[in-house]
Amino acid sequence: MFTIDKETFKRDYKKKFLEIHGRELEDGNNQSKYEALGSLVRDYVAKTWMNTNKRYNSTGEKQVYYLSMEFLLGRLLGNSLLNLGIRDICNEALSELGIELETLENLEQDQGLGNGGLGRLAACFLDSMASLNIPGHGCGIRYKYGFFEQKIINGSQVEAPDNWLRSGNVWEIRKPDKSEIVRFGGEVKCEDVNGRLTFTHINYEPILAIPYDTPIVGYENDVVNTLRLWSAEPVSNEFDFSSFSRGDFLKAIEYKNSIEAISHVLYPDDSFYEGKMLRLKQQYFFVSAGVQSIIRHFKCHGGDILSFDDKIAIHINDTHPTLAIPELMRILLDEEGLSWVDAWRITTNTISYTNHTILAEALEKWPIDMFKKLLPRIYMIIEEINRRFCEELWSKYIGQWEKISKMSILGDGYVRMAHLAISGSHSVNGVAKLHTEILKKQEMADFYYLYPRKFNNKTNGITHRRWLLKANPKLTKLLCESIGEGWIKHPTDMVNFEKFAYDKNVRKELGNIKRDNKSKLADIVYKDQGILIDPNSIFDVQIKRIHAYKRQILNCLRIMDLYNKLLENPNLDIVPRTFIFAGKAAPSYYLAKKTIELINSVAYKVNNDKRINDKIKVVYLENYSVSLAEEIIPATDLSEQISTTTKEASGTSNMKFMMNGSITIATLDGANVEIRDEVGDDNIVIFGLNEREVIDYYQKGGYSSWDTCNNDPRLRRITQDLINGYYCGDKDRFKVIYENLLTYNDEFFVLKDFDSYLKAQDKVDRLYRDSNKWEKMAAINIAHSGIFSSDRTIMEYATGIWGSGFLYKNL
Ligand code: 26Q
Repeated sequence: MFTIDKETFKRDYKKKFLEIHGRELEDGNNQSKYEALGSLVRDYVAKTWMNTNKRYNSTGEKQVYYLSMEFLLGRLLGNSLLNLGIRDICNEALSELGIELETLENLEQDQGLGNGGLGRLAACFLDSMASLNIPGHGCGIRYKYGFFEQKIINGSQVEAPDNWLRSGNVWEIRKPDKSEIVRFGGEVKCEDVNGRLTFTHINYEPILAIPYDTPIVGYENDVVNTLRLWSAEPVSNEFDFSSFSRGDFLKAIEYKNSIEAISHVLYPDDSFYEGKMLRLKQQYFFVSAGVQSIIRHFKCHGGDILSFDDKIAIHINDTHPTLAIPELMRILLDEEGLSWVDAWRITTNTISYTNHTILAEALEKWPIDMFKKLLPRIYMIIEEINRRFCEELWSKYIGQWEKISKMSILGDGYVRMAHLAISGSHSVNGVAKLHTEILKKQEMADFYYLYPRKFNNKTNGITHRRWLLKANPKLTKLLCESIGEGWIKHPTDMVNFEKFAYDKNVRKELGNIKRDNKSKLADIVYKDQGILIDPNSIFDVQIKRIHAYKRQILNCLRIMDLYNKLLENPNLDIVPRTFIFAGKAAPSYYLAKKTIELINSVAYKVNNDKRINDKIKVVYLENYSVSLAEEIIPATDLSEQISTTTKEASGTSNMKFMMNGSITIATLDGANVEIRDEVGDDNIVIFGLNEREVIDYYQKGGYSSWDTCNNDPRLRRITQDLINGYYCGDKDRFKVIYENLLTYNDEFFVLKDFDSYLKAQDKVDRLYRDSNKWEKMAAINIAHSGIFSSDRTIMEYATGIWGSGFLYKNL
């Protein structure tokens, strides 16, 4: 294990500072001190990284590659120090040099190469794979600009580019010698060579894919895995020069830009699919580079291509990397000369697929015309996959043409990515029990019937190292003092903490820790927004992407109603509350942007109304990110998980909150169901329509939001306030929200669940008054959160899907 003593660390640090800045540490500013520290930590990691790779190459263990369009890592310094086991030493050494570690850590730019849940899950999985000694690596795109930076100006979201590489990135290593060529466009030449039909891709446009590697440090176990992100560049600069000499310099620059555009920016949509050519280019670009480099590395270490699937597992994070299937087929057929049958066996055994959504509007399908032009050989392969797939269907479903055309991979002029992903993989999983059941029963029922053994559930998880050890050191300390340190390596042992729910002193200490964390957040809010919030109030938090199905509007309507009640009776007996929101809206998602405006208008009015005696405050924190979540979550009393039942595949912030001792108010959606099963009905507050009711309404109708509204005077009033200028002079500003709720019959049952939500909130108020009871609930939530560590999830993937990990090492 890596160790270092304080004095050596100080010496190394001063030396490193001098080396990279050419001056003494004392003369540096914080940014330069951060850079030196990052660079030193990377050096410490380097040797273990090299040794890990050597070990993988010599033992020939099965390697897992996690392909994802998004990796939402956040900051790396703190977690790398923590996982190396030297964060305390480093902290002490720096403080002896008059430097505060936390200050330097906060200077690191978040690596925000993801939209939300799916990207953060990928990051948690990398941490767990390394920490569990599983040879698992990430493969994705090195976007020059990550998820946009959000500013709130006059209550509205304004987007700015996230130039995260501006001051460099100490963690990445550019590896030009490991580049790959990705081919777009052109034609396919078919020839008969000695009786075998061969296919040659000609007249294509070659693009250079350059990898940048980032070390992923395992927790105190001498493992460093790799996240490899690909960047697009022109194959050579010759083109520039020849154009320049022809006086066509601008054209050359344009050409260069058009290529670099591929890895320029992350698409900021997380639930609407749009058939944009550039997005398809991004997908094929990183998948092709990734699969080529996996095969190159495999062969270079003596692997026999016919046993590729014994040694390699490739996982696709949603359908975005599905082209890994035809790309692997292409290489096996055209470059390795395998038969279709062998290539298909290897491909399907290698690939596994996770679905993250049931929203129909998020399902990816690409127009065939566009696809064919961009990827002619890949399209031919998909045609052949589909021909064989339909043949299989014909023999099973004789004469059922409608069913067959519904299931086909190619149909209605589109390539249907989910169908390709299911047919070309050996495993299809959902991300929470309820979600997987809905996939099996509804969205993918036909495929489940055809391939029942492919379908399985893997409930999501989160890494407790970032979300508890790093984000909440005080709670970590209390846990260690109460139950020892074993839970850090075996998080399900946190259940030993349950008995401390009945220990008065521990409960009190839990309350103190929460209060400290709340004060720290209150300082941040004050610095950021100039709003004073009271750490004695209930911190009631909803932080996530803004989306109609996540129902920030329900939360906001309830605040509007409470405000009305307070105006009627300023002495209303409620525990003071601070409502905290954060989250980004997709720039093209009008309703989501209006939701942000509504929350901010309500905030402005409520926060400035002296009549209500500061009983409630509303705060919208700008630019939600991993690092901001690390501040908010440990300071939260009440976690809002209020999506329309059936719509949230899993949710993962729900897990982060419970692990930090928040109480959850929730619908029985996604993983909330499993959280309820773990903690029991007494330790969570549930409300709203259940799965059956929602599905029945969707299938049979029978819901009228208009009637629901008219029968409830509270709703009548607050919906009117959306269009009468009460919250802002402009009567039209929130009309779209009103119309969504009333003219278009409230697709997400906001009004239907309103009454039950308010009753649940009253229950929260009652529970919070009894601090003994509240802390007991908090303790029980913490104790039962271990199962939601991504270590559990990754063990399930490793043993149930990938055939990798320690169980397999001794076989
Ligand atoms: C697709 C095509 C074009 C442009 C963008 C996209 C796109 C990008 C991102 C589609 C979806 C996403 C992200 C989806 C996502 O984050 N889903 C969430 O995944 C979490 C991890 O499994 C779950 O916990 C959440 O319930 C789910 O919403």
